[in-house]
Amino acid sequence: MDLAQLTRDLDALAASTRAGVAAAADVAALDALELEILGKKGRLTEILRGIGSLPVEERPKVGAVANVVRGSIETAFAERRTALSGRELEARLLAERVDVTTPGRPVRRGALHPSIQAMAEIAEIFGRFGFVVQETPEIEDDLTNFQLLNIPPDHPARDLWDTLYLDVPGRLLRTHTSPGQIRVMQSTKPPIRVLLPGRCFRYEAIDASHGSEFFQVEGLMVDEGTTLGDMRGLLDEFAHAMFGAGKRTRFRPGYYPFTEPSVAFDVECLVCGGVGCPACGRTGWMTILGAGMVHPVVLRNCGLDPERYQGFAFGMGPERISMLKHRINDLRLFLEDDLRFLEQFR
Ligand code: 2NL
Repeated sequence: MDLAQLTRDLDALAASTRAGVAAAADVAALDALELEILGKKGRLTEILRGIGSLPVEERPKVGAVANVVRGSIETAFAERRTALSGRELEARLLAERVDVTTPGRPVRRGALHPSIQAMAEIAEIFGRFGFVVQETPEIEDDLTNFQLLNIPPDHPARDLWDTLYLDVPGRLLRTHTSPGQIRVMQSTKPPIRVLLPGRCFRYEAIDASHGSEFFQVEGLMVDEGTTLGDMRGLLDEFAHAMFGAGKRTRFRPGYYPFTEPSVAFDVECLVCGGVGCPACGRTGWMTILGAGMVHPVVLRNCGLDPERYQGFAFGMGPERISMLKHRINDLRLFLEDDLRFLEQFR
C-alpha cells in the first residue's frame, strides 16, 4: 500500500458515494448508505486502516486527503437529506391536507318551551308596571292552599279526587299559585306588586289533553285605595301589549271564593274581530283570564286590615294565552313534545 494508491481509493470512494447519494430514493435509503460509508465499520474507516502500513512521514498527507474526502462526502449526504426530507414533507402535507376553512358541524341549539316563553312574555309585560316575579313553594299545606283563601272545607277542589295529597299529614301539592300570594301578603307590608308564575298540580285522569301538572301565572297588587278601575286599566294594558293595541276588552261577572267581586276578562276575538266565528263560539269574545278584588276575609286572614288596604288579583294559564296569540287550536300540543310543533317557537 502506498500514498498514491490510498489517494486513488479515497477518490474512488468519494465518487461512488456521490453516485449512491444521488440515487438514494428516500431518507431511509440515505441513512443506510451513510452508515455503510461513514459508520464505525464503514468503507472509509476500512480504507484508512491502510495508513498504518505507510511510512510515518506520509501519514499526515493521507490524513489531509481523507479529511477533504470525508468533508465532501458529508456535505453530499447533508444536501441530499435536506432535499429528500423537504420532498417527503411536501408529499405528506399534500396527502394529509386539512381545510381549516371548512365550516364546522353546527351545534343544534335548544329553545324554551312555548309555555315557558309565554310566562316570560307575561312577566316582561307586568314588569313594566312594577310587578316583581316571585317563586313560591310547590309543596303546600291545607291551611295556605285552601283555608286562608276562603275555600270552604266542602269545596269540590279539596276532594281527594282533585288534589294530590302527600303521605305527610297536612301536606299537598299546590293546586294553584294562590297560596304563594298568601305567603307574600303574610310577609310583606303593602304596597305589594308581585307576579307568581309556576307549576301547579291536580289529580286528574291522565290522557292526551290532561296531565297532572300545569302552569299558572297569578298576579297580586295590594295598596291603600286600590280599586277595580286600577285593575281594569292594568289588564287593558296587558291585553294590548300581548294581543295588539286597540283591541277591545270587557269584564264579565265571575265567581271565585277568594275575590269579591270576581270577573272574567275578555278580549275581542282575535280571529273575527268581534263579529262572531267558530273560534270564539260566535260570541265575538275570548276569555283570557280570571280576576277580582281580594276578598276582605282573605286580606284579614293574612293580617292586613281591609279598611286600610285593598287589592286585586288575577290568574291565567300561559298555554291559553299562547294559544290565543298564535291561533293554536289544541292544548295537547303543549304536552306532546312534538318537535314539529316546538320548532315553530324558536
Ligand atoms: C284563573 C283565575 C284567579 C286569583 C286567581 C287570588 C289570590 C289571592 C287572593 C285573591 Cl291570594 N285572588 N288569585 C284571583 C282571581 C282569579 O285565577 O282562571 N286562573 C287560571
